[in-house]
Amino acid sequence: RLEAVIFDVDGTLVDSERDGHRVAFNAAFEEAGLSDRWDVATYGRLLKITGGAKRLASWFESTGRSPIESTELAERLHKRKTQIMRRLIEDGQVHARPGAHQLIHQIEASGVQVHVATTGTRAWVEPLLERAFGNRFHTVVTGTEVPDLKPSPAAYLEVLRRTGCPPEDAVAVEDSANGVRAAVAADLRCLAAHNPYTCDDDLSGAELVAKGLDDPALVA
Ligand code: XBP
Ligand code: MG
Repeated sequence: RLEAVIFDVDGTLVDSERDGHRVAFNAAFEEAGLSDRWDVATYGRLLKITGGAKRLASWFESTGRSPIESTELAERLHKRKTQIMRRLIEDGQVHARPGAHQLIHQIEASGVQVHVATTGTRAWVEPLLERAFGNRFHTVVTGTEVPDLKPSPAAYLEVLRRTGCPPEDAVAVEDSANGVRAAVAADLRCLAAHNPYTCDDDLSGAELVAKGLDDPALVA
C-alpha cells in the first residue's frame, strides 16, 4: 500500500543546476571580486559534492587556498549565492521539469501524499516550491534541518519520522547517484529519472530508471 511519495528537488522536480545554482555561484564569485568561474562541464563534475558550501570549500582547496581560508570563503560566498538564487527564483528563472506537475497531480488524485527531501538550503527551497508548485508538499525536509547531506539518508529518514510512514509504504523519486544512495540507505524503494547532468550517474540502486518525469513507466 503506497502512502507517500518523497521527491528530491534539484534535478528531479526542477532543472535548477545549470541555469540556476551554477549561475548564482558565478555571480557570487564575480561580486566578491574573485576570478573563479564554473563552466557547465566543471560544475557537472563538482555536483558529485552535495551541498553548495561543501562544493565551494572543496573547489577553493583545489585551487590552492588553505583549508581554513577555503571554509571561511565558502561560507561567506554560499550565503550570498543563496540570496542570488532566491532572486533568480523570484524572477521565474527556475522551472519545473517537464511532467512534474502532471505526475504530482496523478499521485495526489490516487490519494497518496507528496513530500520533499532535499540537500538544498531552506532559504531558496521554500520560495521555489511555493512559486513552481504552489506549496502542495506536506512535509519538506531540507539540508538546513539535517546534520548530513545526501548520500546520507538523513533527509529521507526525517521525512519518514515526521510523517510516521514506514519505509515500505513510501517511494523516493531521484535523479542522481548520491540521491539514489540516500533513498536506498533509508530503506526506500526509489524511482529515478536521469537529466543531462546525471546521464552518466550509476542509478542502479533504483527500481526503475525512467527517461524523464513524463515517462509513462513512472506511474505504471
Ligand atoms: C542538490 C545539491 C545542492 C544544490 C545547491 O543535491 O547538492 O547542493 O546543488 O544547493 P540533491 P545549495 O538534488 O541530491 O538534493 O547551494 O543550497 O546546497
Ligand atoms: Mg537531485
